[in-house]
Order: sequence, then structure tokens, then C-alpha cells
Amino acid sequence: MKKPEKVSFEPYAGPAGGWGSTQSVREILSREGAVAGTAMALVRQNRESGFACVSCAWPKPAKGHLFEFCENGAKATAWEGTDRRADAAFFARHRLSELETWSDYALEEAGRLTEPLRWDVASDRYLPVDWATAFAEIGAELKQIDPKAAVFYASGRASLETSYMYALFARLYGTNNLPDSSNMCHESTSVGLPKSIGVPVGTVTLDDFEKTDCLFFFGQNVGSNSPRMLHDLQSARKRGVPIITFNPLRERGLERFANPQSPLQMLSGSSTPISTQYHTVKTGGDSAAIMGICKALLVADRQAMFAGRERLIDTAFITEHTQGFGAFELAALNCDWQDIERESGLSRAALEDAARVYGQSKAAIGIYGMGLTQHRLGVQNVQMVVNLLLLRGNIGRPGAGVCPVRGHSNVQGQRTVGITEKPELAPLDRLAELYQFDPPRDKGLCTVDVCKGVIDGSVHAFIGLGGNFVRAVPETEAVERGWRKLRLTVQIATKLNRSHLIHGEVSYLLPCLGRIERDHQASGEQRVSIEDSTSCVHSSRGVRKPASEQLLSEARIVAEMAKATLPLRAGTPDWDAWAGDYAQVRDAIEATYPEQFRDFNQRLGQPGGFHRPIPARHRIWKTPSGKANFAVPKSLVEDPDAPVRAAGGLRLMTLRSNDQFNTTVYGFDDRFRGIVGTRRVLLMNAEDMKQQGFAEGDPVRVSTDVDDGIIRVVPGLRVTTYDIPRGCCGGYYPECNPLIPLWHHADESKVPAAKWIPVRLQREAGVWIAEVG
Ligand SMILES: Nc1nc2c(c(=O)[nH]1)N[C@H]1C(S)=C(S)[C@@H](COP(=O)(O)OP(=O)(O)OC[C@H]3O[C@@H](n4cnc5c(=O)[nH]c(N)nc54)[C@H](O)[C@@H]3O)O[C@H]1N2
Ligand SMILES: Nc1nc2c(c(=O)[nH]1)N[C@H]1C(S)=C(S)[C@@H](COP(=O)(O)OP(=O)(O)OC[C@H]3O[C@@H](n4cnc5c(=O)[nH]c(N)nc54)[C@H](O)[C@@H]3O)O[C@H]1N2
Ligand SMILES: [Mo]
Repeated sequence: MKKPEKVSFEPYAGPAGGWGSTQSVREILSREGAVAGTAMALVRQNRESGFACVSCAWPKPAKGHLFEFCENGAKATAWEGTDRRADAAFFARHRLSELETWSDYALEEAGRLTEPLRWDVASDRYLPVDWATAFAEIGAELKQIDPKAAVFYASGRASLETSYMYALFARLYGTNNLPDSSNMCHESTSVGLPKSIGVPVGTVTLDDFEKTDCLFFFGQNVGSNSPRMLHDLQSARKRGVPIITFNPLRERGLERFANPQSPLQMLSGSSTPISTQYHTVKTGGDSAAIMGICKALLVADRQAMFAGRERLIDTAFITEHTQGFGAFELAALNCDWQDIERESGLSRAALEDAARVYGQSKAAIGIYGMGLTQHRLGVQNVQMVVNLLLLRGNIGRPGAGVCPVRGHSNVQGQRTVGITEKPELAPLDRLAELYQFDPPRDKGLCTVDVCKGVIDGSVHAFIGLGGNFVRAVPETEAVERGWRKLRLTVQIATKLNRSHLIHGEVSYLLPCLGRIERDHQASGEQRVSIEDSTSCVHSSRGVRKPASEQLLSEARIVAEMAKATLPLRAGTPDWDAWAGDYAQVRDAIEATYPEQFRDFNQRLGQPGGFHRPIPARHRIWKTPSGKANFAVPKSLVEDPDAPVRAAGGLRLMTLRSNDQFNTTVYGFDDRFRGIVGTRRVLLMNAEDMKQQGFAEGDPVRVSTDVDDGIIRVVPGLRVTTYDIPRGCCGGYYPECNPLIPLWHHADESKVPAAKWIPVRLQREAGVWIAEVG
């Protein structure tokens, strides 16, 4: 176990990528003791014959580079390919109550889980159990539980095949309680885009990046979270394409990038500047900022029209393809610059600059991430990006479109094949026909609803297909308390995490193969399929020897649970045949979604996979109006409660470091932000620090500034000066999750508003809680 050796805060002068990235990969490869094997595996990462990276969802080009991976993809592979094992001997040494005191880092660093485990009340330990007993008992428990009180959660990594089986299992059992990690992530996209353009996903492909001549970048940290995209940005920059960025922080990857795969850049120490305009918007200020750009564009358009020059908005497109333009135009023109400047924290001149560049472009792409979706107005933020694009006809033509950057590698695909709590999004009639049953038609529980149900006792069972639910959700303390009262918890996982320790009365921990591992079944070695951020479906085949002989594939685990739980009757899928040959599951997926997955098995073999049809790409709008819709923003004020709060409060955004994948913490450095050796920091503007009387390094306790009778506190953070807009501060996820009230989420999508938590700070008497490595 590693203790943070030194703690320092030094502005990072290097580019994203570069030698720092090579060094960082080398460190993690040697620490995980997996140098040779993992290095071999990396060669096949994201390549035709190999496996799809387990890290982010950015597409791989059909003709990959020699090494089609990045710093963080390599870390994710090393983390999964580690030589360390959390085996029976490990669990014999440690009670769960002891493990609960370990950090996220230390838990996962224990290594790969090796055999099925059941919690033993008497010894408070996870003890080995054989697979057959585990499945029989899980089945018996589920049969006793009201399906409406059981939850089938999925983190976004499992393949399309496993996900399809999992969702079908839940529905055959009798519930639509199929929340997934996207409920905390891009659900604002899945709700906002269908209203605006009739599809729940982005409209661009990698080709569009080669044709675009203007990129907008809102609230996505490309250098840490989708580094392979830097290649696409770098080549766009080389063609002279402007990149206009909106982010409260000056993220290194958005400023400069040195391509670790370019010998010239590496040897010469040169790098490509990425953003041509960098707007440090206030957190929560994007709707206002985009309104400002739209207003500036519309004003300039009127001037052009009156002067008889070429129009700046695409009037032909707007007339033929859209609805609601008049109301939107009026709202934008009537919007007061003072309000826009106050809410966005940006000047009118800066926004007019952005509008000017946009007005000169022929084809623009709007890229965004959690900085837009994890807000009270998250859905509106997404729709504002679309409004901006629609003004110049930038959807449904080459080089243009909207590009939500998804998180988990198959999170988008899970939705495509039925993992959703929303019955209207699943092809229930088709499922009813194929499997001769009456699927549940009522709305299931999303992540926030599940938390509510865990707290109020109405949820009784939780099955987790990957993920770290308890740690990733808001209102952590109340959820943990409620969690211990669940009757049944079953976690299917590769590595140990906190959600496995806070367990129900009957609790199983089921270890599965990782995606980098060979998956041998009755019909031979299997490949699986996943869908990336551009709706491209491609295959993945493991290349490593499994971490333990006892691991089962996720598909096999789901099949066995289904067999143990569901009654045998006509129309039941042949779970054994499916788990023995994933090609048969792909046939079932094709039968369920014939348009999306035509000739699935055959096309999966094509180099680069295939793209699902996305109607908005062809200007076919599957909205009720049959048109693309402009959406008038409800408000530019992100936090409706803000005005009633007294001065001194701050907006806290929760961040990912460059050394983590969600709740998986690889280490305590955030190289690009110059933070070394700790995650227990609070990033603050120097002026705010002065005003509140804090000096660099002062220990503080952070509490949520809402008046709902619940006290939420995160103690022991150290104040750190950072280039961040006034009134905003930053802390790390998941350490700061106890501060997010459950009700503090986006309208409609219910994505927890993790990027603007109202907080107050209090000095602490000299204590700074260091990580326990
Ligand atoms: N290495 C690595 N890769 C990952 C992940 C990981 O943890 N590690 N996580 C995966 C997952 S599940 C996801 S969802 C994605 C997440 O990837 P991102 O979408 O990049 O999410 P975050 O890192 O949370 O931060 C987003 C950015 O938003 C900025 N921001 C915060 N508030 C605002 C705001 O109000 N407006 C604007 N414009 N910007 C704001 C922050 O400064 C930050 O740069 O990455 C995926 N890939
Ligand atoms: N405050 C705050 N909270 C947030 C966010 C934020 O920005 N701020 N981001 C939100 C977002 S975008 C997301 S997506 C969620 C993430 O929430 P989750 O997806 O639930 O969490 P992860 O940390 O990705 O899950 C990590 C665990 O997955 C398991 N795992 C890894 N690989 C595999 C595999 O191949 N198979 C199986 N079965 N298990 C595997 C390992 O046991 C590992 O410990 O968190 C959300 N929570
Ligand atoms: Mo995510």
C-alpha cells in the first residue's frame, strides 16, 4: 500500500500527454507487477484483433495507430491486469468492519477478486462459497422479494450481450428497476437531445472531426478523461480549426498537447496549443454564456440582413427543419447583457468574440461533458448547445453536429439494448412477443429513486453489474445507513470497493472476467461488442489469461442468476446456450432491434465495426413535431435557491483527477493540475481565500449550504489557491459526495448536480486528514 509521499501544489508547466504521460504509465505498470503481460496486452488494445479499452467511450479509428491507447487507458488496463489478488486468504485476514476504514485506493489495490464470496455474519468476513450454492441462494432470495423492491443496477462497462441478458432477466423477473451509471452522468443528454433533435445520442462520427472548421468545447476534461480524442483535436488544430472552450478551470489538455506517439513532438519538446479561445465560465454559467453567443450572433445577423450582406443564421434550414425559432430569437434578443455577464462570469466582448468565429465557420461541432450535464439545469444546458448549432444549420451535415462525450466504455450501448428504468425506451411489445410474457409497464427506479428507496426502506434487494454505487451516489451517509438494512446485495465485480463492504443481510460478491481477459465458453473463445460515443458498434476480444480459474464471465453469471430465479415456461430464453455462445445473444439482439442491429454478427466482423443508424444525422427528426426544436431556456440562473442565501457561500464542483477512473483511485497525484500526493484539497480563488481569511494549506471543513434539516459535512480538506472563478471552488469526487443533497439534481433527468453544490467553509483546528494508503 502506498502512502502519499509528498504533498505539494505546483502549477504544472508541461503539456498534456508528453513525457509526463509516458512516465506515469511506466510507474503504474511496474507497481501492478504486470509489466510484460500488460505491455503485450496494450499492443492489442483498441485494435482489430484485440480488446476495446476499458476506460473511456471515445471511438477508435478503423485504421488504428500502432499503439491505440493513451495514458489513462494504459492505467486502466494495468489496473485490471495486475498481479495482485484479493483472494480467500486476503479476506481471512480482514474483517469487513476493518476494510471499511480503508481508502478507495487501498481497497482496489488489494487486487483482483478470485472466487465467489458470501458474507458471514458470525465472523464478519467474506468467506468462499461455491458458485452453485451462490446462485441457488440468490435465486431463492429473489423469489421471496417483490420484484418492485429489487434493483438491477449496471455500471456502463458490461458488453451489449451481457447488458441485453441482464435487462431481459430483470423484466422477466418483473421489474423495470434498471438504473445505470448514466443516471448520474449523461442522462441530461438522453432527456434533452430527444426533445431537441429526436435522438438520445450524439450525431457526429470521427469523420466529422476531419471535416469540421469550428469546435466548441463545454465542460469536458479531454486530457484526463478521453485523451485519445486529443489526436483528433490536434489534427483539427493543425488544419487551423478554431477551438472555443468553456471551462471554469484552465485544464491542461484543453490548452496544450504533446502527442506521446509523435517522436518529433516528444524529442523536440514541442506541443500543439489546443484551444484558440479559453473562456473561464463560472460553474453553472453555460446557459447564460451560450445565450450570449446566440444573442450576439442574432444581433449581427440582423445587421447583416439590413445591410444586404450574407445572413449569419441558416434561414433555409431553420424554416425547413426547425420549430420554435421565433420564440427563441425573441428570448435571446430580450435577454439582458448584464444578466448574461453576471451569470456566466464572462464579458460581453468575450462572448461576441466567440460568436464572431462561429459566424465565420462552415461546419461546427458542439462537444460537451459533465460540466453541462451535472447541474440543476443540466437538460437545459444540453438543449442550449443544440440551439446554438441549429442557428447555423449545424446538425445533419458533414463536419457538424452535437457530440456528448460519454463516460464508461459501453454506457451508451447499455441503453441501446434495454438497460433503462423508462419503460417507453424499451421495446416491450417486441420482448413480449419474442419471449411470450407480459413485461412490466410501470416506470422503474432511476439512481436517485433507488437512493430514496434505500433510505426509506422500500428497496429490499440490490444487484450490481459492476460499479461502486454507494460511493458514486449523492447523500452518501444516509444511503450507507439504509444500505445495511437491505435484505439482499449481490455485487458482480472485478475488484473490491466500498459498495461491497456496506452490505445487506444476505450478501454475495461474485468475481467476473475483465474485458482484457480471454473468455472461453462451450462454442470456443468469445468476442463481445460495445458501442462508443459515436454510436459505432465494434467487437472486443480478451487477450490475457484470466486472473483466476474460478472467474465466470458476466454473461454466465447473469444466465445462472436468471436460471435460478425464473420459473421454466414456454418462451424462456435458453440461457445456457446464450452464455455458451454470445453470437446467439447477438441474434436475439438483432431480432429485438432489427433496424439497429441488421446482420449483427456479420457486420461486427467488419474493420472498425458499424454505425447504428441515427436519424438526426440525416435531418430526419423523430420528435413529436417532426422538426428539430429550439428550446427557450427557463432561466439563466443555475441555482434557484441561490439568491436567498447569504454572502460567503461558494459553488463547489466535484472533479476527477488525472489519476482516477471514477471511484477507482490509481494514485494521489493530479499531474495536470499540479497537485501531488493528496486528494484532500479544496481548490479556491485567491481573492475568496483572502476575503474569508484563509491562508494556503489551512484545514477546513466543508458543509452544504442548504436549509433542509440535514447536516452534511466533509472535514479535513486543505485550502489550495487555484486559478478558478470567484465564488467557485473545486474538490474531488467521490470524497465530496456526502455533500450532495439527494434532491439537488437536474430537472427531469435527475442527474445529481455534482458541479454546483452550495457550500460553506469553516476553519478546522489544525487537523488535515491524510489519505490512508
Ligand atoms: N481517466 C479517466 N477517464 C474517464 C473517467 C475517469 O474518471 N478517469 N470517467 C469516465 C466517465 S464515467 C465520464 S462521465 C467521463 C467524465 O469526463 P468529463 O465530462 O470530462 O467530467 P469531469 O471530469 O467530471 O469534469 C468535467 C469538466 O467540467 C468542468 N466544469 C465543471 N463545472 C462546469 C461548468 O459549470 N461549466 C463548464 N463549462 N465546465 C465545468 C471541469 O472543470 C472539468 O474540466 O470521463 C470518462 N473517462
Ligand atoms: N460527486 C460526483 N459524483 C459522481 C460523479 C461526479 O462527477 N461527481 N460522476 C458520476 C458518473 S459520471 C458516473 S458514470 C458514476 C460512476 O459510478 P459507477 O459506474 O457505479 O462507479 P465506478 O467507479 O466506475 O465503478 C468501479 C468498480 O467497477 C468494478 N468493475 C470494474 N471493471 C469491471 C468489469 O469489467 N465488470 C464488472 N462487473 N465490474 C467491474 C470494480 O469493482 C470497480 O471497483 O459516478 C457518478 N458520481
Ligand atoms: Mo460517467
